[in-house]
Amino acid sequence: MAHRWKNELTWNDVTPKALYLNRRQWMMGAGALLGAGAIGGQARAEEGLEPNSFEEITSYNNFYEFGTGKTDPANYAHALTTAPWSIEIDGMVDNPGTYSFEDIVAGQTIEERIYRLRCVEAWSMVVPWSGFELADLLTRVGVQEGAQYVAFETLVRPEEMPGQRRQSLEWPYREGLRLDEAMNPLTILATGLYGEPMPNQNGAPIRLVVPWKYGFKSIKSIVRISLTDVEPQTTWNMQNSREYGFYSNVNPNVNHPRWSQASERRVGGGLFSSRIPTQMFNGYEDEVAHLYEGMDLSEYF
Ligand SMILES: Nc1nc2c(c(=O)[nH]1)N[C@H]1C(S)=C(S)[C@@H](COP(=O)(O)O)O[C@H]1N2
Ligand SMILES: [Mo]
Repeated sequence: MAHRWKNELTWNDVTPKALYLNRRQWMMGAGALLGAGAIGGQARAEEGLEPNSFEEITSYNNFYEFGTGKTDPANYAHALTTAPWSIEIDGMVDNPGTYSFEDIVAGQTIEERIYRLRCVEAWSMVVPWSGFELADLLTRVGVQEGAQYVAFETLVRPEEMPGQRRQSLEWPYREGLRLDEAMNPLTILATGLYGEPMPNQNGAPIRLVVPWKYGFKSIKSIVRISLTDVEPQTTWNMQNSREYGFYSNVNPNVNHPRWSQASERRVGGGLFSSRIPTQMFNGYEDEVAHLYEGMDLSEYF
Protein backbone atom coordinates (compact mmCIF):
# COMPACT_ATOMS: atom_id res chain seq x y z
CA MET A 1 0.00 0.00 0.00
CA ALA A 2 1.21 3.45 -0.83
CA HIS A 3 2.21 5.45 2.20
CA ARG A 4 2.17 9.17 2.68
CA TRP A 5 5.68 10.50 2.70
CA LYS A 6 4.89 12.95 5.46
CA ASN A 7 4.44 9.99 7.79
CA GLU A 8 7.51 8.21 6.54
CA LEU A 9 10.08 10.85 5.78
CA THR A 10 11.52 13.50 7.98
CA TRP A 11 12.81 16.85 6.77
CA ASN A 12 16.25 15.31 6.82
CA ASP A 13 15.26 13.04 3.95
CA VAL A 14 14.44 15.86 1.58
CA THR A 15 16.86 18.54 2.75
CA PRO A 16 20.63 18.54 3.29
CA LYS A 17 22.03 16.73 6.29
CA ALA A 18 24.16 19.67 7.35
CA LEU A 19 22.46 22.62 8.96
CA TYR A 20 21.97 25.36 6.44
CA LEU A 21 24.55 28.13 6.70
CA ASN A 22 23.80 31.40 5.07
CA ARG A 23 26.25 32.51 2.41
CA ARG A 24 27.95 35.07 4.60
CA GLN A 25 28.69 32.46 7.27
CA TRP A 26 29.83 30.04 4.58
CA MET A 27 32.22 32.58 3.09
CA MET A 28 33.68 33.40 6.48
CA GLY A 29 34.25 29.70 7.07
CA ALA A 30 35.85 29.22 3.66
CA GLY A 31 38.00 32.31 4.15
CA ALA A 32 39.24 31.07 7.49
CA LEU A 33 40.15 27.69 5.98
CA LEU A 34 41.91 29.11 2.96
CA GLY A 35 43.89 31.67 4.91
CA ALA A 36 43.97 35.44 4.73
CA GLY A 37 45.61 35.58 1.30
CA ALA A 38 42.76 33.71 -0.36
CA ILE A 39 39.91 35.67 1.18
CA GLY A 40 39.84 38.44 -1.41
CA GLY A 41 39.75 36.11 -4.39
CA GLN A 42 37.29 33.76 -2.76
CA ALA A 43 34.92 36.59 -1.88
CA ARG A 44 35.08 37.97 -5.42
CA ALA A 45 34.43 34.56 -6.99
CA GLU A 46 31.39 33.99 -4.81
CA GLU A 47 30.11 37.56 -4.97
CA GLY A 48 27.42 36.90 -7.55
CA LEU A 49 26.11 33.99 -5.53
CA GLU A 50 24.86 35.72 -2.40
CA PRO A 51 21.45 34.02 -2.15
CA ASN A 52 18.21 35.93 -2.37
CA SER A 53 16.11 35.82 0.77
CA PHE A 54 13.60 33.02 1.38
CA GLU A 55 10.89 35.67 1.11
CA GLU A 56 12.09 36.86 -2.32
CA ILE A 57 12.45 33.32 -3.70
CA THR A 58 9.00 32.24 -2.55
CA SER A 59 6.94 35.34 -3.33
CA TYR A 60 7.95 36.32 -6.90
CA ASN A 61 8.07 33.70 -9.64
CA ASN A 62 6.25 31.92 -12.45
CA PHE A 63 4.05 28.83 -12.07
CA TYR A 64 1.32 29.25 -14.67
CA GLU A 65 -0.74 26.39 -13.24
CA PHE A 66 -1.64 28.89 -10.50
CA GLY A 67 -2.01 31.95 -12.74
CA THR A 68 0.12 34.14 -14.95
CA GLY A 69 0.94 36.82 -12.35
CA LYS A 70 4.21 36.82 -10.43
CA THR A 71 2.44 36.64 -7.06
CA ASP A 72 -0.20 34.05 -8.10
CA PRO A 73 2.00 31.06 -7.14
CA ALA A 74 2.55 32.41 -3.63
CA ASN A 75 -1.16 33.25 -3.29
CA TYR A 76 -2.69 30.02 -4.62
CA ALA A 77 -0.18 27.15 -4.44
CA HIS A 78 -0.85 26.39 -0.78
CA ALA A 79 -3.97 24.47 -1.88
CA LEU A 80 -1.91 21.87 -3.79
CA THR A 81 -1.85 18.39 -2.23
CA THR A 82 1.72 17.10 -2.50
CA ALA A 83 1.37 13.86 -0.53
CA PRO A 84 0.97 11.17 -1.67
CA TRP A 85 3.03 11.90 -4.79
CA SER A 86 4.37 9.64 -7.48
CA ILE A 87 6.31 9.92 -10.72
CA GLU A 88 5.76 7.71 -13.73
CA ILE A 89 9.06 6.83 -15.36
CA ASP A 90 8.59 5.32 -18.80
CA GLY A 91 9.90 4.98 -22.33
CA MET A 92 13.39 3.68 -23.02
CA VAL A 93 14.28 2.53 -19.50
CA ASP A 94 15.04 -0.91 -18.06
CA ASN A 95 12.77 -0.43 -15.04
CA PRO A 96 9.71 1.56 -16.05
CA GLY A 97 7.02 2.10 -13.45
CA THR A 98 5.24 4.39 -11.08
CA TYR A 99 7.62 5.37 -8.32
CA SER A 100 6.49 6.99 -5.10
CA PHE A 101 8.20 10.17 -4.00
CA GLU A 102 9.70 8.28 -1.06
CA ASP A 103 11.10 5.59 -3.39
CA ILE A 104 12.73 8.27 -5.50
CA VAL A 105 14.28 10.13 -2.57
CA ALA A 106 15.31 7.00 -0.67
CA GLY A 107 19.00 6.34 -0.95
CA GLN A 108 19.81 9.74 -2.42
CA THR A 109 22.27 11.96 -0.66
CA ILE A 110 20.54 15.31 -0.56
CA GLU A 111 23.03 18.13 -0.93
CA GLU A 112 22.85 21.88 -1.20
CA ARG A 113 23.53 23.67 -4.48
CA ILE A 114 23.52 27.45 -4.68
CA TYR A 115 22.58 28.29 -8.27
CA ARG A 116 21.78 31.40 -10.27
CA LEU A 117 18.31 31.33 -11.82
CA ARG A 118 17.92 33.51 -14.91
CA CYS A 119 14.36 33.92 -16.14
CA VAL A 120 13.79 34.51 -19.85
CA GLU A 121 11.96 37.72 -18.82
CA ALA A 122 15.36 39.09 -17.72
CA TRP A 123 15.07 38.92 -13.96
CA SER A 124 17.33 36.70 -11.88
CA MET A 125 17.80 35.29 -8.40
CA VAL A 126 20.26 33.11 -6.53
CA VAL A 127 18.67 30.13 -4.82
CA PRO A 128 20.09 27.65 -2.29
CA TRP A 129 18.42 24.48 -3.53
CA SER A 130 18.63 21.07 -1.95
CA GLY A 131 18.44 18.04 -4.16
CA PHE A 132 20.32 15.32 -5.99
CA GLU A 133 21.66 14.78 -9.48
CA LEU A 134 19.11 13.71 -12.08
CA ALA A 135 21.83 11.39 -13.43
CA ASP A 136 21.60 9.32 -10.22
CA LEU A 137 17.90 8.63 -10.76
CA LEU A 138 18.32 7.91 -14.47
CA THR A 139 21.14 5.49 -13.71
CA ARG A 140 18.99 3.74 -11.11
CA VAL A 141 16.11 3.17 -13.54
CA GLY A 142 18.51 2.18 -16.33
CA VAL A 143 18.62 4.24 -19.52
CA GLN A 144 18.41 2.00 -22.58
CA GLU A 145 20.72 2.09 -25.57
CA GLY A 146 19.39 4.52 -28.14
CA ALA A 147 17.64 6.90 -25.73
CA GLN A 148 18.62 10.48 -26.62
CA TYR A 149 16.22 12.78 -24.75
CA VAL A 150 14.40 13.07 -21.45
CA ALA A 151 10.86 14.49 -21.38
CA PHE A 152 9.15 15.83 -18.24
CA GLU A 153 5.54 16.63 -17.36
CA THR A 154 3.91 18.55 -14.52
CA LEU A 155 0.77 17.50 -12.67
CA VAL A 156 -2.65 18.32 -14.20
CA ARG A 157 -5.16 18.99 -11.41
CA PRO A 158 -7.40 21.95 -12.22
CA GLU A 159 -9.33 21.50 -8.93
CA GLU A 160 -6.20 22.59 -7.09
CA MET A 161 -4.47 24.55 -9.84
CA PRO A 162 -6.72 27.48 -10.76
CA GLY A 163 -4.52 28.54 -13.70
CA GLN A 164 -5.33 25.21 -15.39
CA ARG A 165 -9.01 26.16 -15.66
CA ARG A 166 -7.89 28.43 -18.49
CA GLN A 167 -5.87 27.53 -21.57
CA SER A 168 -3.14 30.10 -20.85
CA LEU A 169 -0.79 27.27 -21.85
CA GLU A 170 -1.49 23.78 -23.16
CA TRP A 171 -1.53 21.43 -20.14
CA PRO A 172 0.33 19.50 -18.94
CA TYR A 173 3.35 21.80 -18.76
CA ARG A 174 6.10 19.94 -20.64
CA GLU A 175 9.86 20.24 -20.79
CA GLY A 176 12.74 18.28 -22.24
CA LEU A 177 16.49 17.91 -22.23
CA ARG A 178 18.97 16.14 -24.44
CA LEU A 179 20.26 13.07 -22.58
CA ASP A 180 23.76 14.52 -22.14
CA GLU A 181 22.26 17.70 -20.64
CA ALA A 182 20.14 15.57 -18.31
CA MET A 183 23.19 13.56 -17.24
CA ASN A 184 25.35 16.65 -16.63
CA PRO A 185 26.24 16.86 -12.92
CA LEU A 186 24.85 20.43 -12.70
CA THR A 187 21.33 19.16 -13.48
CA ILE A 188 19.45 18.36 -10.29
CA LEU A 189 16.06 17.27 -9.06
CA ALA A 190 15.39 19.64 -6.17
CA THR A 191 13.33 18.71 -3.13
CA GLY A 192 13.83 21.82 -1.05
CA LEU A 193 15.36 25.25 -0.64
CA TYR A 194 17.00 27.05 2.25
CA GLY A 195 17.15 23.72 4.06
CA GLU A 196 13.36 23.34 4.07
CA PRO A 197 11.11 21.05 2.02
CA MET A 198 10.21 22.60 -1.35
CA PRO A 199 7.55 25.32 -0.95
CA ASN A 200 4.52 24.57 -3.16
CA GLN A 201 5.01 27.71 -5.25
CA ASN A 202 8.54 26.60 -6.13
CA GLY A 203 7.44 23.18 -7.40
CA ALA A 204 6.76 20.83 -4.49
CA PRO A 205 7.52 18.11 -3.85
CA ILE A 206 10.12 17.71 -6.62
CA ARG A 207 11.21 19.86 -9.56
CA LEU A 208 14.02 20.12 -12.05
CA VAL A 209 16.78 22.75 -11.88
CA VAL A 210 18.99 23.29 -14.96
CA PRO A 211 21.04 26.36 -14.02
CA TRP A 212 22.55 27.23 -17.43
CA LYS A 213 19.14 27.45 -19.14
CA TYR A 214 16.37 30.03 -18.88
CA GLY A 215 14.12 29.42 -15.85
CA PHE A 216 11.23 27.92 -17.79
CA LYS A 217 13.25 24.75 -18.53
CA SER A 218 13.25 24.02 -14.77
CA ILE A 219 9.87 22.30 -14.67
CA LYS A 220 7.99 22.09 -11.37
CA SER A 221 5.89 19.46 -9.56
CA ILE A 222 6.97 16.64 -11.88
CA VAL A 223 4.72 13.58 -12.35
CA ARG A 224 6.27 11.98 -15.43
CA ILE A 225 9.77 11.41 -16.79
CA SER A 226 10.10 9.68 -20.18
CA LEU A 227 13.21 8.54 -22.04
CA THR A 228 12.86 8.84 -25.81
CA ASP A 229 14.78 8.90 -29.08
CA VAL A 230 12.91 11.92 -30.49
CA GLU A 231 13.20 15.55 -29.36
CA PRO A 232 10.26 16.06 -26.98
CA GLN A 233 7.68 18.81 -27.35
CA THR A 234 8.10 21.59 -24.83
CA THR A 235 5.39 23.94 -23.60
CA TRP A 236 6.93 27.29 -24.52
CA ASN A 237 8.13 26.06 -27.89
CA MET A 238 4.59 24.80 -28.64
CA GLN A 239 3.22 28.16 -27.50
CA ASN A 240 5.58 30.28 -29.62
CA SER A 241 8.37 28.53 -31.51
CA ARG A 242 9.77 31.81 -32.86
CA GLU A 243 10.43 33.09 -29.34
CA TYR A 244 11.32 29.90 -27.45
CA GLY A 245 13.54 27.15 -28.79
CA PHE A 246 14.20 23.67 -27.44
CA TYR A 247 17.62 24.53 -26.01
CA SER A 248 16.92 27.88 -24.31
CA ASN A 249 20.45 28.21 -23.00
CA VAL A 250 21.11 31.51 -21.25
CA ASN A 251 22.95 33.50 -23.92
CA PRO A 252 23.54 37.27 -23.73
CA ASN A 253 24.43 37.29 -27.46
CA VAL A 254 21.13 35.90 -28.73
CA ASN A 255 18.23 38.24 -27.99
CA HIS A 256 14.61 37.29 -27.52
CA PRO A 257 12.75 38.70 -30.57
CA ARG A 258 11.07 41.28 -28.30
CA TRP A 259 13.82 42.19 -25.82
CA SER A 260 17.56 42.08 -25.17
CA GLN A 261 19.05 39.19 -23.18
CA ALA A 262 22.35 41.03 -22.60
CA SER A 263 21.49 42.09 -19.04
CA GLU A 264 19.19 41.21 -16.17
CA ARG A 265 17.57 42.70 -13.09
CA ARG A 266 18.43 40.96 -9.84
CA VAL A 267 15.22 40.40 -7.81
CA GLY A 268 15.44 42.27 -4.51
CA GLY A 269 18.37 44.36 -5.72
CA GLY A 270 16.85 47.43 -4.11
CA LEU A 271 15.87 50.84 -5.31
CA PHE A 272 19.30 51.88 -6.58
CA SER A 273 20.36 48.61 -8.15
CA SER A 274 21.19 48.70 -11.81
CA ARG A 275 20.95 45.90 -14.28
CA ILE A 276 23.84 43.45 -14.27
CA PRO A 277 25.34 41.82 -17.38
CA THR A 278 24.03 38.36 -18.21
CA GLN A 279 26.76 35.74 -18.44
CA MET A 280 27.14 33.11 -21.15
CA PHE A 281 25.39 29.92 -20.00
CA ASN A 282 24.40 31.90 -16.89
CA GLY A 283 27.98 31.70 -15.61
CA TYR A 284 28.33 27.92 -16.05
CA GLU A 285 30.27 28.12 -19.33
CA ASP A 286 33.25 26.08 -18.10
CA GLU A 287 30.95 23.24 -17.12
CA VAL A 288 28.61 23.08 -20.14
CA ALA A 289 30.04 24.86 -23.21
CA HIS A 290 31.43 21.53 -24.46
CA LEU A 291 27.89 20.19 -24.85
CA TYR A 292 27.26 22.63 -27.70
CA GLU A 293 30.58 22.52 -29.54
CA GLY A 294 30.05 23.02 -33.26
CA MET A 295 26.42 24.13 -32.89
CA ASP A 296 25.23 27.52 -34.13
CA LEU A 297 23.57 28.83 -30.98
CA SER A 298 21.57 31.46 -32.83
CA GLU A 299 19.96 28.65 -34.82
CA TYR A 300 19.65 26.23 -31.89
CA PHE A 301 18.40 28.80 -29.35
N1 LIG B 1 5.16 23.46 -14.19
C1 LIG B 1 5.71 24.67 -14.35
N2 LIG B 1 7.04 24.81 -14.16
C2 LIG B 1 7.63 26.03 -14.31
C3 LIG B 1 6.86 27.15 -14.70
C4 LIG B 1 5.44 26.97 -14.90
O1 LIG B 1 4.70 27.92 -15.25
N3 LIG B 1 4.92 25.72 -14.70
N4 LIG B 1 7.46 28.38 -14.88
C5 LIG B 1 8.92 28.35 -15.19
C6 LIG B 1 9.53 29.67 -15.19
S1 LIG B 1 9.15 30.68 -16.50
C7 LIG B 1 10.44 30.06 -14.24
S2 LIG B 1 11.32 31.51 -14.39
C8 LIG B 1 10.67 29.24 -13.01
C9 LIG B 1 10.38 30.17 -11.83
O2 LIG B 1 10.20 29.53 -10.61
P1 LIG B 1 11.36 29.34 -9.53
O3 LIG B 1 11.78 30.71 -9.12
O4 LIG B 1 10.76 28.59 -8.41
O5 LIG B 1 12.45 28.58 -10.21
O6 LIG B 1 9.84 28.08 -12.99
C10 LIG B 1 9.68 27.42 -14.24
N5 LIG B 1 8.97 26.16 -14.09
MO1 LIG C 1 10.82 32.33 -16.54
